[in-house]
This record gives sequence, C-alpha cells and structure tokens, in this order.
Amino acid sequence: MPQKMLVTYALPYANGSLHLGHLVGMIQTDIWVRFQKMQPETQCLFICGCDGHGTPIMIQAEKLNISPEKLIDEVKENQERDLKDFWIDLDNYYTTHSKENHTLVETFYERHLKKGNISKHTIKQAYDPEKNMFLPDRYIKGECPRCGAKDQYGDSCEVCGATYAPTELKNPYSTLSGAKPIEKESEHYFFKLQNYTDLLKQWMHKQTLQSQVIHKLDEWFEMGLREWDISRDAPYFGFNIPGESHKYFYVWFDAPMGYMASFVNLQKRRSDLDFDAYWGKESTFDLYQFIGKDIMYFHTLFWPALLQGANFRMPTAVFCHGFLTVDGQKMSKSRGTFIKARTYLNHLNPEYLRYYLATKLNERIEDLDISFEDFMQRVNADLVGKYINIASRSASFIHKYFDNQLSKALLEPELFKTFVDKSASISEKYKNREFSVAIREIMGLADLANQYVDAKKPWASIKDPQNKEEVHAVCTMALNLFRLLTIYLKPVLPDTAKKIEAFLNIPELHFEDRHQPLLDHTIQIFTPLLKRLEKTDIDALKKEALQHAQNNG
Ligand code: 2FM
Ligand code: ZN
Repeated sequence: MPQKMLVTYALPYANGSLHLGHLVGMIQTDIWVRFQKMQPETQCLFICGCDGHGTPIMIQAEKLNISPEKLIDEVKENQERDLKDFWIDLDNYYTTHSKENHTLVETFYERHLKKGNISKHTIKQAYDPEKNMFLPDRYIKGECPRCGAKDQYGDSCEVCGATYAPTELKNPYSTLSGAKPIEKESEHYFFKLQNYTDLLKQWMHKQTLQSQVIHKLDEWFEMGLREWDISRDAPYFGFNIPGESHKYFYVWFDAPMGYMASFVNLQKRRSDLDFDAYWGKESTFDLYQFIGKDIMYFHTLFWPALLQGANFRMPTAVFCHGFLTVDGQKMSKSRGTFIKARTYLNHLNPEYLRYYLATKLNERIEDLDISFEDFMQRVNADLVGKYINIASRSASFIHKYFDNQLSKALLEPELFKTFVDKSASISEKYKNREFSVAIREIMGLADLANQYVDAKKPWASIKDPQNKEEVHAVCTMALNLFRLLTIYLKPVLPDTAKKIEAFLNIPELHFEDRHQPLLDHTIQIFTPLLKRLEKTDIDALKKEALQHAQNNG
C-alpha cells in the first residue's frame, strides 16, 4: 500500500495578486509534491486556497467599492490562474470564507470551549474615533520616537531602524481617516495556548523539524506560552463568534482550518477520500505543511495546539522557507523588482523561474536571492546549453537518416547504468528538499551526456557511410540519456517533460521507468523545446513591473 500524504502550502491573502515571493514557497512545495507523485510508494494530495478574512480584505473591498465576497471570488480566480500557469499541481484551491470552513471553525471553537481552553477579558486597544473601529497596528503611523522621522509604522522606523510599541509614536494618526487614535476598552476571547505546552513539546520532539525551527521553539517555550487573542470587534470581515453579534474570530483563528476546509471541499469531487483517515487523531497518513518563516509561530504552536485539543491529528512536519530578495535587496516597487506572478508570465517562461529557484532552494531556512543576470546565465547555460542540447544534437540524425526510428540495442549499457544508479541519490535530495544539490547532480549527468556526444562526433562520423550504424546507436544512446535526465528534471520542468514525452512518443514518465531503455521505437520530429533567455525579455519584464508600481503608487 502506498503511503498517503497530504501536503499544504500557506494560504495567500485574498487582497491582492500573487507575486514572486509567494512563488518561492509554492514552487518549492510543488516540486516536492511532483516528485512524490512520480513515486509508486506514495500517494500524495496537494491542497491550498486563499485566506479570505481580516481587516485588510475588508478595507480593500471598501476601496474598490465591492463586497468582500466579490473581492475574494475575483482574487481567488486570479490566483488560481497564476498558479496553474506556473504549473503548480494543486488538487484543490479553495477559500477560508466558505461553508465548510465555517462549520469547522464552530467545531474547533465548541471543542475548545468545552475543554476550558477559552477565556474572556477586557483589554485596551487603539481606536479610530472617526472610522469607529479598532485599529490593527499596521493602520497606525506617526513620528519615530527616536529620530522624529514622519509617517513611520507603529512597530519600527524605516529611517533609523528603531523598534517600539505603537503607543510610543509621536503624533500618531490612523491611516484610514487621519484621526488621532484613542484608547478604548473591549472584551476579547482568548485561547489558552499555555495549556498545551507539554503536548507541544512532545510533538516537537517526535517530528523531524528543521533545526532553526527547534531553536525558535525552544526560545518560545523558554519565554513561556501565553494566551492568544482570537477575537476582533466589528466592523470586521470574518466569521461571527457564536452568541455574539459584534465580535468575530480573528483571521488567524480560522485560516489554518482553511486547509481542512479545502480538503473537505475536495471530498465532493473525490469520494475515495476519507476525512478521518487524513485528519483523525489516529491517522496513519502524513500531513506536510510548507510555510514561510514569518508564520512559524502560528503553524508550530497555535495550529498544532488547536488540532490536538479539538481531537484531530497534528502535522507530520512543518517545512519553513526563507524570503525572496531580488538583486540582493527586498523586493521594491520603486526599483521595479516587486514582480507580480502575472507580470512575470507576460514575459518569461514559468519553467525558467522554477528551474532557477530549484538551483537555489535547500532544506534550510535561508533567504533566497534572484539576480537577473545570474538567472539568465543559469537558464541559458544549463537548460538550453546542456540539457536540451543533448536532444537537439542527436534527434536530427535519427530523423534525417533513420526515419525517426531508434536503434535496437543500447550501445553503452555501463554509461546508461551510471545514469540509472544516480536516481537513488537524486531522489534522496528531492525528498529532503535539497533541490540545489539534486540539480547539481543532474547537471553533472548532463555534462557526461554531452561529453559522450562530443567524443563520438556523430556529425563527423556520418560523412562516412560505413559509420551509419554507429551513428544510429550513438544518437539512440544520447536520446536515452536525455530521457533519463527528463525523468529527473520532471518535478521541476513538468511542461517541458510533457513536450518531451510527446517528442519521444511515450506515456507519462515516472521514476520507475528509468530501468528500461527506449529502443526500437519510433519518435516524433524534434522541435526546439526551450529558447534562450534574452536580456531584452528581462528588461521588458522589469519595465512592466516599474510601470505597475508607478500606476498603483
Ligand atoms: O501569512 C499569510 O499570508 C497568511 N495568509 C497565511 C495563512 S496560512 C494558513 F494558516 F491559512
Ligand atoms: Zn527613527
């Protein structure tokens, strides 16, 4: 029986389009999932969706003069289209603003209430007296208490780097109305996270978490877990707290339940999926959750505690990734490096980004830099210059002299075996999310394949009719090596792999197919599969990104 696994990626907020930052994590997860889906011993589902609640979504809908529901629908559709075009192989993309999620949220809430994990008390918060609403920190600006710089956010100064509490800002104002915030009391609901300290510690030691995650968790345990505010006052866009007309669940309470909601929604199309088998306390299936490093606290403390207390299984592992920088710096609208998924797609092949990210991704929580100069070089040198080159330099002979028919015997079984044997190591790297190492190993094989063709020189040999048979065997051999490389690169380059399957005239490739060479078989005519990346393409991309930034402020 294959091991069943459910994989998730953090649900993007529904107030805007996806950008390259989202794609780092989505692509990382997708490569991992696609690798798993190519193995006979695992059966893998990949689900995600958009995170539809919270103040920013409410404000954004107001600004656009549409309902939050309509905003979510539109954004969800756009996000889904972007993900599909980046070849993200999701089994379901749903939304937290759904019936399924509402039911789940109430179930979680009731179960925790019964266990005495919810408390209530009154707190003071910043309030906008003109907008008549409580203000999240990000909607308060003012002068830096240290250097006096104007228009700084409530937690840190972009000019001098000072960090402080929003109450320390001088001349604070609400970014929504401009009014000076006042302090106001309100009763809030809290989840007693501290009740789960021991269980969370046990969970953490049973899992294979990244060392940086363990380190962070140790720090948090050391500081002591505290209760967590799970409510927000109206006006707010979210689910009502049962029995309260003006209070809502905080977006972060229902967001992770959205993973489950996406699964429940998928069940409508997939009657073979059993909820308890995946989510029940006794589940023997795996649950892998990929996230960015900024939301570790939610996914390694709150969420497992919420699951545990509501009688569900906990995650098998939480895999964190770092942030994206462009040319060594945070993505910036003014520099034209804040790039939306769609802007990228308007100019460049999505697989180039998938490949480039794969050459850089590893199992650690490190920030990852895209430098466009390096991006262009990598893609051109590796994909066009090495990988595709193997096919382009051998397929033409098979076509021209051998009627698209591969030879009957494999000329170099030893070399073939070298490629096949490398599978164990490459697979290990994929499994452990050491994609950059996997790619290095695959490109090492591509070098070997090119050296092989260089040494055999079919273009020279073919001039002597006596060598015809040898050329046939050499080119067949080269295409077989190319086929093996295609298997190994398929998690990263799914679309190219599909085109190559059509070119080789074969069914979908899996890792298992590596053992059997492709011989005495008719292939199709080779057409160039990937074109060189030109500087003009990148310039056009940057130009469009800059234009968007100027238009949207
Ligand atoms: O940080 C974010 O973008 C959140 N929308 C992620 C939510 S993940 C899950 F918990 F829903
Ligand atoms: Zn300052």
